[in-house]
Amino acid sequence: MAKTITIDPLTRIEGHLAIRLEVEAGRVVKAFSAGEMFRGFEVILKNRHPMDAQQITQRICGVCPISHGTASILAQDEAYGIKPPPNGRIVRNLILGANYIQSHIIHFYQLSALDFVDIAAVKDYTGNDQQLRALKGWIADQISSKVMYPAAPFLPRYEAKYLENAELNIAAVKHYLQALDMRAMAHQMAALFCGKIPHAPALIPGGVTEKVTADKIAAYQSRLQKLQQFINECYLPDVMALAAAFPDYLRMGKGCGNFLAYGVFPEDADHSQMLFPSGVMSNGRVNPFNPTQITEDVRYSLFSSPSGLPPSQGQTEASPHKHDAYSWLKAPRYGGQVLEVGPLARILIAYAKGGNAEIGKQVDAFLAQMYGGPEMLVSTMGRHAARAIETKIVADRCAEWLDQLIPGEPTFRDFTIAETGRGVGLTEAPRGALGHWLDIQNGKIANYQCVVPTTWNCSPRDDRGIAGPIEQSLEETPVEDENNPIEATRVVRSFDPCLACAVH
Ligand code: NFE
Ligand code: MG
Repeated sequence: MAKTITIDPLTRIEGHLAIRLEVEAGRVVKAFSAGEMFRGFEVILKNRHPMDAQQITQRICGVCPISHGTASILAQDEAYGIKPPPNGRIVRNLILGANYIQSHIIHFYQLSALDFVDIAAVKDYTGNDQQLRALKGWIADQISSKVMYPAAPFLPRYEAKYLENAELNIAAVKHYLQALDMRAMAHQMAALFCGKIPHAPALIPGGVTEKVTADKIAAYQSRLQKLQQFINECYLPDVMALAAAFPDYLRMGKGCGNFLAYGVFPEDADHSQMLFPSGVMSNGRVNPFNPTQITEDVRYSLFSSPSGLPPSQGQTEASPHKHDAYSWLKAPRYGGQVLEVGPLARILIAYAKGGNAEIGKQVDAFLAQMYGGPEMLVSTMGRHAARAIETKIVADRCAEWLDQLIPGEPTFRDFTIAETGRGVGLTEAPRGALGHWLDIQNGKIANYQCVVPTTWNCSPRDDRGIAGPIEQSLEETPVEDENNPIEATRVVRSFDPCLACAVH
């Protein structure tokens, strides 16, 4: 008989993700992913001034606010019929690029590496690094005294087989500490061009309010260089080392195996060229992306609004006691298909389409080190690798975008706020494809719908009963010890779920 295991909360930040597993003979046979709170941003936005949208939607999240702000201003660009000047487009890319870098670094080191790295190894540290020596004493005390208040966020943890190589463990913990400074530096880079972080006032339709000056370019550049060094010398090698040490996870957590990207980081005014292109990858083939194929089912979601609506006509009516429903996430589908979004989707689609030699080179280098083909990327470790590769690609491209800025040239165009209009803002947040659908009537927001990366990935079952991407990725996952289901947490965290976003 199947035994039920619940991991709740599973995420280390941003909201409550609960995972319920049905386990039989040491393997997951069924998994359910549930978002456990309702926030109601789509309801809050109704009847507001359209220019409130980029500020309010940034409050959906403290990790990817820039993406929500970006989706909102892209929707308004379309509704008002404007395009930013080159400086405006490039500064938007630089702000979003900085946000990607901080988000990916914090995800790897602070939110998931400690599922593999053995923090307890620090108690045997014999070197002279002051931070590590301080941590050593603290961890050793906690382990020996079994105190009631644990050394959060490191302990307690699921006890399982952690990384055994002492040197790698110590290096990873040292990089964990360094990553905190690196993330702060990436935030500073964004703040140079967006006013403040996390919720950026500079993002407006038509461009950005901040001016481009030689000082700001130099200040961004000096920080970026330190981040590029950290990405090349720590982040990428650490991910490679973990993947090599845990080869099982290059096969575990495959999921639905089909992918979606809306495309992000426009390289031209028409957004016809993107650093990461759009596409739908089905059975290994990439097809063009058509936004009208997106719908959201709610049969198992805690909403009484109609199921299967496209977001342009989406409705959000909460129904907390709905029979059989188990999540506050809707179930986004593309032409009825379950699709995974995120760095892995972006990298696989860019890799398959060709056109970016550096992405090809980085992916091939990873696969050569792991002695595998591209199918190896569709896994728990593959998601970490794709995220690290993407961080490098974005950081290196930011350096080139800085060179394209022209100090003194305009960063926005004037616009008239539409009395009546529609717009769709499609972008990619660090965690994947993000869309905002805006409908303006009588100068006010008549409807606003967000379909968010973690809504795609943590989706509950759809109207046909088909499980979402994370639910599928957990099927067949081994559970060696039912009291320490670390395998499942490793699989789920590779998606970098953000439930605050997902329920919005
Ligand atoms: Ni709250 Fe977000 C990203 C968005 S995830 S982190 O990245 O949009 O659903
Ligand atoms: Mg929504």
